[in-house]
Amino acid sequence: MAEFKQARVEEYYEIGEEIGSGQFAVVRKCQEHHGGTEYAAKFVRKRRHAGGRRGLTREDIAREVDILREVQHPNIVYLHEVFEAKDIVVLIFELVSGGELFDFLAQKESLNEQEATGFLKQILEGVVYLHSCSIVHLDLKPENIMLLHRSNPQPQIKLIDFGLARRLTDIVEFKSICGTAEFVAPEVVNYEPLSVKADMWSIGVITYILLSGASPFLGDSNQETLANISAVNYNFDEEYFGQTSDLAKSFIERLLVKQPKKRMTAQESLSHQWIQPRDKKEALKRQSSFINLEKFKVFNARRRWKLSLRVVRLCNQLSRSYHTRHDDSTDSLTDGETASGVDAKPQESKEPNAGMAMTREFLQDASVERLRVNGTEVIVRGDNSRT
Ligand code: BD4
Repeated sequence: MAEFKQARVEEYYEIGEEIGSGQFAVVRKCQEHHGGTEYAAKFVRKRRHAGGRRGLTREDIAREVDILREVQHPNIVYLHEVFEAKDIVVLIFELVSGGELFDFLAQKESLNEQEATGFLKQILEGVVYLHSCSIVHLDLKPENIMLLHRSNPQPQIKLIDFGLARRLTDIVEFKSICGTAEFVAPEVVNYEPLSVKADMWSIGVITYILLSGASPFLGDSNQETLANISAVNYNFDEEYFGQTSDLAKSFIERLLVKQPKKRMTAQESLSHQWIQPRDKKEALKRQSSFINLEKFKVFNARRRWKLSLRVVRLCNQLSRSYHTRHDDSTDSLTDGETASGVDAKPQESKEPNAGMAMTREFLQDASVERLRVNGTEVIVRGDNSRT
């Protein structure tokens, strides 16, 4: 069992502004009293009662911590230390001050495929490392791809949020886990055995979006999105991919493959001709092929809008939950926690088949739905609607 420092985080750190929040976690900047180094402190609420739905079990938190303590790679966020109090665990991470990769790219005037592959290569290097440790991230999406600093000519990628990550040996327990609908692999949608290849699918989706500003499987509802994923229903629309090279499309096609066994590995992706051109002609083609930044900016603005909508929903749910649940009336927020982003009541499904309580593991974002796709019940998080 993972060991955490049994002390108040405030004894060692000055806690600063909030920089992010999820269902059971709030991330704040912090500064070490001794030395003055800045970090990111993730305050995770512990579940109070064994049968409760609020907060994460110590086992869940310990799993994330164990994985983070094991990994050490330039493209993976570094976990510095962990504090534990009665109701809360605080993970002290390296501060990744450059923000999200997508926000950084959306501010650019122009971007060619060569520059884009520089970032993808770093993502793949982090993922190759993770997979070599038999760890699968299972939540690769734009929100979890950050930059250490923005100032360098080639900023360094950092993969964050290992809340859904699993060791391959533990994956047997993984039957009901799911990530954000747009990025999950068909085997996740269909409750089939999972492997490291689930991450490779997500990288295919991220690359598709990065090049075109369109999301390959996004439907008008989560259910439609999941059906599109299961049917591998996507195309390279000329309106979005008019400036894209054939090698870039081939890279995506080798990742968005339904059968995990036929999908490229992270190592194979790194050696793909688009990432590693074989000659000058291929390198020049990559340099003269451009990202559809106009569409990408629209995509990113919409993504930001959806994320802020989730926060508003989360607050509303929290407020409703506070007023209706008996046990809420006795709860008080502990040090370092704020009302925003923690412990909101899960969103109820619009599906006729749904009725059970939402599974807590997926509630790091505000909107969660229980849906039926191909006769199988699936739980998805994130607002998937196009509008
Ligand atoms: O581990 C982290 N280090 C960070 O700097 C960080 C981390 C996590 C888990 C979430 C974080 C951040 C972070 C840093 C900045 C500058 C802004 C927002 C941040 N968030 C929340 C949003 C992540 N997409």
